[in-house]
Amino acid sequence: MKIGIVCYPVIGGSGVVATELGLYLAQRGHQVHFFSYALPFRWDPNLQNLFYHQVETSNYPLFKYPPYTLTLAAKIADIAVKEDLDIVHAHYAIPHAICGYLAKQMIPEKNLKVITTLHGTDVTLVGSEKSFWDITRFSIVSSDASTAVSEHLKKEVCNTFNICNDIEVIYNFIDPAKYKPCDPCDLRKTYAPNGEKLLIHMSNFRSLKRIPDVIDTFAKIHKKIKTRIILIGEGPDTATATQMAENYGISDDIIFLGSRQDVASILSAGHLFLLPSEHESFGLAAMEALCCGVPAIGTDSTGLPELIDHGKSGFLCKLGDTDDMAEKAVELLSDEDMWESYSKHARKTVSEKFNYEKIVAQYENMYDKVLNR
Ligand code: GMT
Repeated sequence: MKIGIVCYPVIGGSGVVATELGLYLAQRGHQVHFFSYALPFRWDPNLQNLFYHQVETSNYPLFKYPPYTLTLAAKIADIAVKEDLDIVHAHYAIPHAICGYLAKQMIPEKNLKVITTLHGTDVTLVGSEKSFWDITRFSIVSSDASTAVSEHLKKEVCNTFNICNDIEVIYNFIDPAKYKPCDPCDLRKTYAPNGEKLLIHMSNFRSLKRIPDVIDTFAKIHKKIKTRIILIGEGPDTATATQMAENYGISDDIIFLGSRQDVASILSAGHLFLLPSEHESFGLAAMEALCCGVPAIGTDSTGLPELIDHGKSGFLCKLGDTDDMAEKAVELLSDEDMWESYSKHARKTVSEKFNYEKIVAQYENMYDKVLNR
């Protein structure tokens, strides 16, 4: 098959999923063409069958806001004809699904199929904004097929847009050979040289990730047991984290790593992953940690219950209940046998349920279905 993938190239869940899907599809013999304004950050230059089409913008003075959406649609239409693409797979509804739709209208003779994968904030935050609601809904219903990355997100699509039947859930995926428990755990010794238990949080530090809850939970755990925490990523609330760490007097035990490529080895050094988000359609970072055998604590009002088995591979707590999160963490980190059993359960369930071979095949089946319709 010849597949176009449209995605955000920057660090972030939807870009990671889109890029890795493209890489796996290319490995499985499909020809994959990426469209974006920069090279996706997990790009593999050594793979055959993989092409990148940079989308330019115009800085003509009349354009206060350069019309990226239009140049993207024109690029998709152009390459779809030149390379004879079968499908364009848009990751994130705004604006990618709309650009796919527009490209398809530009070349009606081509019968290009457009598939949209919804990732979360394109529905729960951006799509539900008044000014985006109609066009986001339109982008979903006018796609040849749409997928959501969790049952939780499928329900959000139903609640937000009253589209309840035509969304297929295809979970995000992972390669257990890349995300695996540490052995030997040298990096753990580097970050926790005095035998401390090591906590990890990884995100883009936007307000919905509830960074203050991460620090607050950590401070409460830190009072009871010897712990350190690694913070991977950066964003608007990085400064809040630094300030809170100073206020609590725990700066020495908080390690800010910023954005990193080598997250698998860092995650596997941890004892516990914290993701107390307000919104989380899936929680890619939590899946990566669990696959490394690191139990996780998350919020029960998100998609995290589809990843974390409460009382088996971690805990699901109420949004903002940092007392409960800290209490559960202390219980788990103080009991070796309990931790071992949670770690094993996390690794086993996640590596089976979200195995990339199984999930990439589900996307291939969906492509086949759409093309043969
Ligand atoms: O979490 C973010 O803010 C990034 C966002 C994105 O669009 O890149 O992530 C969303 O997509 C990921 C991949 O499907 C999911 O794992 C995240 O849960 C989802 N984020 C939210 O729903 C907040």
